[in-house]
Amino acid sequence: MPLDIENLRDRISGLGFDVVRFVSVEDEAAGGAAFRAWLAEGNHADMHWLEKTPERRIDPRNVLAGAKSLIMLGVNYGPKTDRSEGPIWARYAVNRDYHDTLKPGLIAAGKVLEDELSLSSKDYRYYVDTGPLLERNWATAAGLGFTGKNAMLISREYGNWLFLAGILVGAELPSDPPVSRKVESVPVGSLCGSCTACVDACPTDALIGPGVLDARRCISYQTIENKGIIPRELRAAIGSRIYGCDICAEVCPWNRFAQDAKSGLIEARPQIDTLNLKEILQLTPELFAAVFKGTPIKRLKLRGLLRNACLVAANEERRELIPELSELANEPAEAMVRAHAVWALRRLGANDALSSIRLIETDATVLAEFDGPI
Ligand code: B12
Repeated sequence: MPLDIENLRDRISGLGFDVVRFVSVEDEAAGGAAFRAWLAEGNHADMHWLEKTPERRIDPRNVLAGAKSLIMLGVNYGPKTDRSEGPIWARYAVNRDYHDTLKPGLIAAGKVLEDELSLSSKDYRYYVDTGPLLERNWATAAGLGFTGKNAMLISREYGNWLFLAGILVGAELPSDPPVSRKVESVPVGSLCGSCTACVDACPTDALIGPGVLDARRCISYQTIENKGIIPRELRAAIGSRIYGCDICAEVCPWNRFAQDAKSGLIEARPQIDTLNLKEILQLTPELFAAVFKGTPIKRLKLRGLLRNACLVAANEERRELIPELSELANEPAEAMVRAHAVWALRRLGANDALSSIRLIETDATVLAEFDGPI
């Protein structure tokens, strides 16, 4: 029986995927070259895992021999953010970890492929984020949206709020067209027109060209992926952002089409953004584990969250938190956290607290924070 592609699309979308589109591995557009150029400039900061096996990232046939098509999937996690006060969390982070919640949908989609295309489990491979797949490149090529000047895959139906996932398939599927034929031949951001809202809004000037993000300057990178000291010159610009950053996505006018998340593959964890800064600065390892279990924030670990919270406390001029910051500036907190606590106390002009810090050992990272610009 000939393949009914719309039936396949419907069956997969019925599993909770808001967008399901197909693309041939032959349709690879500008992504491979863009990726190599991005790496060559060092824009990946310390994410050295991105440098490994670029040929696998660029050509899915090096990941799954015999791959012919990709099924690119989008899950809408838009709007509903009525946050009034407190630190700002990336939107995606106040849900249960999407790597976990999308997985059952991907497993079920695999079963649909086995059924519809008579494939075995060796003939397909799915990824959400963690695999060697340039997801935005393939999502753009498959027409889920276009690559914006903010580097995001922007959907005409959902704005900037789509999680992406992909399934490599060892069977030929008819390709869906990109959102605009023009996108194939003209640079990234072509459907942005003359708008530069994202580039202008980025407080750390991380968008260095259309669709090109320098992770070294990106608040998302610094507050999530950087496991050490956040460069001093970026700290003030982080403002209230305690985990990740959505500024370049939030200001995008295409979000006027954004819709409330409906997928069963998303699970909100609203209690996280009710935590106030004082509670965060006082978290114990046990409480941290309990509160952030199952969320992407768990991977940041308590030390990373405390580090970020110190910066937010200073940036929000929260002098009433000087006692909590002083606690963290002293042993037994580890040097990385102490360093940021010292910086925060300096920003708050907390000279008494600073002079009473017990410098039990002379860690250079901590000592360095007593000097120089703040
Ligand atoms: C590493 C990474 C990061 C890094 C680096 C980000 C970056 N800009 O590369 C950091 C930690 C900074 C980061 C931050 C964020 N990330 Co991130 N990240 C990734 C990851 C794992 C790899 C990205 C990558 O390969 N970067 C290298 C650059 C060169 O690739 P790229 O930005 O994807 O750009 C491609 C397109 O522009 C395309 N392209 C370029 N020109 C052209 C032209 C044409 C015609 C075509 C077709 C394509 C094309 O090719 C490029 C390379 O392939 C992907 C998941 C994945 N496996 O792809 C998630 C991913 C990109 N992140 C995601 C999210 C949600 C975020 C944040 C919003 C999180 C947050 N709130 O803090 C921010 C957004 C920052 C931003 N504006 O990019 C989503 C994006 C969803 C979307 N709708 O775009 C992804 C896809 C994860 C997912 N599965 O949903 N991230």
